[in-house]
Order: sequence, then structure tokens, then C-alpha cells
Amino acid sequence: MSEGFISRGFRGRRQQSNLSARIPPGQYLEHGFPVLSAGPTPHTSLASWDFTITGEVDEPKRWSWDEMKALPHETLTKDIHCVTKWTKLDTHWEGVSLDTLLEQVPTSANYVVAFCDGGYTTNLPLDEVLDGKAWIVDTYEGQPLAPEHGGPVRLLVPYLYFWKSAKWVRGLRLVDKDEPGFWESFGYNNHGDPWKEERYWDD
Ligand SMILES: Nc1nc2c(c(=O)[nH]1)N[C@H]1C(S)=C(S)[C@@H](COP(=O)(O)O)O[C@H]1N2
Ligand SMILES: [Mo]
Repeated sequence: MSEGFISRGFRGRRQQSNLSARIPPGQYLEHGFPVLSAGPTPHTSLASWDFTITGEVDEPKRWSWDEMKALPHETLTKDIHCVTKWTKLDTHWEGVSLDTLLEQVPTSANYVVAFCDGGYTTNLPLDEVLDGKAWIVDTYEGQPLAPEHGGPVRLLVPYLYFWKSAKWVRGLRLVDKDEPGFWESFGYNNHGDPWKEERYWDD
């Protein structure tokens, strides 16, 4: 047996256990990219598209498509976890960090409601979308984000279950009091940490 064979085998096994350590409890590894939408895919022209931060702010802040594209973008490699139990590893995205957007909008609010074309909403504590935890992404695997996956842009909050990653997102409403979003009002967990299996309301 050659040394190469042994080290290849060893590397193979080690890589596998590293992968399983990245799959949260109750999840399985998915290689495709399932589409999960509560309604039809909306189509908004980029000319009329904007992104707004409203609510508990002195002045609502608005970015046009061109202004959003001109903001500094980050390149991300993230694992994503859907509450329907699939996990996808090493997905590649490009987008604007919520830190970049929110630093332009002083607020005393503690919660965020993301709102979308089509009416979907999801709620998040403000401090859980700051410090490099959430992005508005426009590119997936080097291509413009496909409409069925939320294009032109979606929210990406990879460390929470994927229902928090609102597709077709059009803005954030900053609120003092937490407000359950679409799935959160239908029994999904208010928080949604995949490592704690916070799937449903009572988890
Ligand atoms: N606007 C909007 N965003 C949404 C949804 C939706 O129905 N509408 N579904 C959520 C759910 S439950 C999941 S699992 C992911 C699915 O994203 P995908 O279709 O790109 O896999 O989007 C989330 N964001
Ligand atoms: Mo989901």
C-alpha cells in the first residue's frame, strides 16, 4: 500500500467528520437548492425597486437599485439551514452588510421587521442582524440572484433557520416592540437558532 493511499483515506474520513460537525441536529445534507415560497414569485422592475429603512427613525432612508449596487459588497461563504430539515454547506453570496445600511440610520429601536414584495415579513432582534450577521444579497454562486430564490435581493441571516432570510426583501421597519412575522405567527419559533433546534413556537 502506498503512503498516498493511506493519507488519502485518512483525509477522506477526517473531511467527512468535519462535514457532519457542521450539520445541526435533525438536519440532513442537501446538494440541490430547494425553492420554498409561501406565494407566487413577485416581479418588480429595477427602475421602480427601492430599499427602505423606516419605523423608529428620524427620517426614513431609501436606496434606489443603483445606490444599493454602489454600496460596498462583501463576498460570503455560508452554511444555510431550512426548518424543513435540509442544510446546504458552503453557499457563496455577495451583498451589502446590514451594518453598512443601519450605520446610516440612527435608531433607539431594538427589533427589526423585514418586509418584502408579496407581503412576507420576518422579525429579528436588531443586535442579531448587526456585527456581520446579516446581509442584503444580490448574487448567488457568481450569478444575479434568481427570482425564485428572492432576486433581485434577499435578506441572508445564515446563522438562523432560513425562513428568516426573507426573499424579495424591500426594507426593514425598526420597532421598539418585537412583532412576529409571517411564519412566526403561524407557529414557527420566534428566534430560530438551528443549533438549538428552535423550530416551532414551544421549542
Ligand atoms: N418573501 C419570502 N421570503 C421567504 C419565504 C417566502 O415564502 N417569502 N420563505 C422562507 C422560507 S420558509 C425558506 S426555507 C426560505 C427558502 O428560500 P429558497 O426558496 O431560496 O430555498 O426562504 C424564506 N424566505
Ligand atoms: Mo422554510
